[in-house]
Amino acid sequence: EEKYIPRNVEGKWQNVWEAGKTYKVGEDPAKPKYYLLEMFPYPSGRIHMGHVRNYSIGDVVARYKRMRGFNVLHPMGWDAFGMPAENAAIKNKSHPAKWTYENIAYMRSQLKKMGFSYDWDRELATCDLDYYQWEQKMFLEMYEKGLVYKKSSFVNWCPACETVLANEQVEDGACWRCDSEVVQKELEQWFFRITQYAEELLEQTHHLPGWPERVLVMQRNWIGKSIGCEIDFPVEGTLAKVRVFTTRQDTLYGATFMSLAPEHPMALQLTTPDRRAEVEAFIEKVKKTDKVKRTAEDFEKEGVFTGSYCINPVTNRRMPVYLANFVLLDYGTGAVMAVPTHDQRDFEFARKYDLPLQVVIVPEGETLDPAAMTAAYTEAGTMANSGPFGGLRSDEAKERIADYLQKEGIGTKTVNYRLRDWGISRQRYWGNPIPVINCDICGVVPVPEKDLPVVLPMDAEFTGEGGNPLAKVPSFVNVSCPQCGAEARRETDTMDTFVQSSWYFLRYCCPDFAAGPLDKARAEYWMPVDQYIGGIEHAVLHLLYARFFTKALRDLGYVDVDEPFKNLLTQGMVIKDGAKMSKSKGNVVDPDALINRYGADTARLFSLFAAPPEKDLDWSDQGVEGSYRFLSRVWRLVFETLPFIGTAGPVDPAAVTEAGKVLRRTVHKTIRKVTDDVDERFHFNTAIAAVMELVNAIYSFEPKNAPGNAAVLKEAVESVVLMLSPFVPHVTEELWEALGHRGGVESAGWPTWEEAACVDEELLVVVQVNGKLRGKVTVPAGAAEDEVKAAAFSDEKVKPWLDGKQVRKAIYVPGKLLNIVVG
Ligand code: ANZ
Ligand code: ZN
Repeated sequence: EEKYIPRNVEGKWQNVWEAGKTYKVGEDPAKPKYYLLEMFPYPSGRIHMGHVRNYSIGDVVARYKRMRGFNVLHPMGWDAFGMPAENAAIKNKSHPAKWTYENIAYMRSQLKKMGFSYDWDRELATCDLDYYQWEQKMFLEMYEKGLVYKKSSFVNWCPACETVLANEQVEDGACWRCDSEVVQKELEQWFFRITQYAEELLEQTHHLPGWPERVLVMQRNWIGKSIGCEIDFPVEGTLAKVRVFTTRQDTLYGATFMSLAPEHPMALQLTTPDRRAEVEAFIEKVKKTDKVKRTAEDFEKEGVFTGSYCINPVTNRRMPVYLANFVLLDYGTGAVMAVPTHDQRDFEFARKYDLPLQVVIVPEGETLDPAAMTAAYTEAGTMANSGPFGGLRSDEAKERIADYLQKEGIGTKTVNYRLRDWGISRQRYWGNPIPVINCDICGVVPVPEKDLPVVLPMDAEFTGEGGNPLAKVPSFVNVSCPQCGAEARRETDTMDTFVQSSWYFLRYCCPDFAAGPLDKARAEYWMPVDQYIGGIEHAVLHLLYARFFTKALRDLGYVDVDEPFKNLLTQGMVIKDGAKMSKSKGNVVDPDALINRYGADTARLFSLFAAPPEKDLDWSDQGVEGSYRFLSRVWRLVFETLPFIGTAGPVDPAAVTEAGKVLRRTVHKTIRKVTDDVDERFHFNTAIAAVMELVNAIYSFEPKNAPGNAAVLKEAVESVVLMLSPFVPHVTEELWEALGHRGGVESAGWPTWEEAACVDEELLVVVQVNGKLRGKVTVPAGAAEDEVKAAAFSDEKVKPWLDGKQVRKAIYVPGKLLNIVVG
């Protein structure tokens, strides 16, 4: 065993773990549980360095917690539905299932080569019938409860992928997957009523101390709670009213015109015949622009006059009704009372179309001239031109006007959320079929329980001609209505893949449960996830959906859990040459190549040592090389010290040499520091650095063969191996065995430190001046020469002998004597 050759070590231990099911867990009520989860991968084909990093971080925690006596659930699976499989099938003239399962097989072998300590018996793929069938059952229960519904709506449509995209999946007006320009299209869609949980989702963000604050802030902004009023504006000459939502009812007296979403249901009704052509052209134009663009601040504001007027209910003035491109149909009421003096968008709009301005709030003690304004005044201030509310502070007027409107029956106080219901319909084959039947007579009919699951048919064709391949499988589509027996069509929309990732962590608790989606007792034993680890890109999408789903399942009686993830760690990216590692940048390092050359332990160590988990990790070939060299050094250390360690027993303090005491102190201090760094703080890089220093200290420890030192040396070397084991499990298993232990490194438990052994001992150093004893100073055991000198020179007994003399030199015998020569 002279040289460290990873290849000789890693396969051996992977086989031992696999054969012995070392990391299999059950629900053990006698032990504290710990559920450690990393976000599961999409089976794209191969793992990338981001996975290596994410899963290495997780594996340290899993292994550490097991060594600390926890019953650790550490599962792995596959987020396996989705478009790339379908695209690959078209390209390769094959089937998405084949592509997916082949990728899973390969990636599973890659993860096994990394030595991650998963309970592989719990592995699941969301495209397994065993998994998605339960989602159908839950979907139908949610449908019964009104948590799922169908409605016609404008959706973001990617013409290239031929599918609907959630708002979150549109980035700068382009598809998040293929970067094509997104268009608006009206379609019948299925939705989850996530808005029903808006308040709870928001409120609970204040009770998740284990989450990064910035993720919580992103979730709060996404939910976007606004407190304000809905106010009715009568339409002149009719009985109709236009209802607006405003957060600034204090500006009501300054509302001089109305802005409606072009898609507003009253838009055409309010349009006078002479305006019709122009209005229709405008509506068509806006429909083609995507919502994200429309709300961008720098987007050119445009509108069209309908020819109608509303009446401001407090000033009784006429307000021309416009359609405006920046007003969205699905926020508030889809209509805005425009206050150009105090809202910037309205200001720009009014200037463009020459609409009247009325100032109703002024900075304290000042006035504002509407003609001279170059921008809206959006701050709080003193009320002006506002009838009985004039002179009040605007924030107080807000309350008073809301009360007034409510009393007069003109308006009501309301809360609005930016959060929209979650559209889950996807017009694709490779997804979970939405289990309903569309009947011309009965409408939407849920697939009866006895006919579940709806199995994805294997005989679809992937021609690439567009449209949903599922809709072209007659045996799937053509069914008789379960209610009336008439010919009907099966729903061919499949569910967004984010649905599957919204509850996989629950299924991991009981993946073999055959009587339903979840075994309540087992799920409740493990939940919540104690530590969740994944990329920041999921801060809004996945994490919000998963929180919603958990609450919905709770309310369906499945599991008594409010929040799924107790602690969240968002790891940084892996970057190389200053850019995120990605195929498009051409700077990808393939984990396989890394493992083949250096071994999995080096790959793990590098990705843990090069940066703290939350920070971006800068790839460095020297860093990899250095990690490998360190492991070789540890390997040599063990085999070189083995002859001295022999059969040493526990440390006998009485027999330990001075140098031995110093080494022991370093050992125990290192254990203390590493434990502190690893436990809950994830400062893996500094923990590893501390072990590296300890290794140096052991190397320079002499004499290794002194009688009392064998036990100290053994304790030191074994501590190194144990502390490194969560980071580099293969090499440490091998070394642990070489040190004469059986049963695996984890069974030894995490090393503990003795506080007493950490205390710096003090030494008494004799001080001589010109060879004569003049005093004694106490210094910390490891004190450097300079410290000892400083203590001696300032010692009251020594000082008089140095007074007025020149110090020629000082000779230090470490830990014993300082002789100062003066002349
Ligand atoms: C009058 C007003 C005066 C407004 C003022 C603002 C400032 P948040 O805080 O995001 O909820 N609004 C309402 N519905 C809208 C829609 N569908 N599309 C575009 N804008 C809409 O924003 C609430 C404000 O956004 C509302 O308050 C409304 O303009 C506008 F000095 O009403 B405000
Ligand atoms: Zn029917």
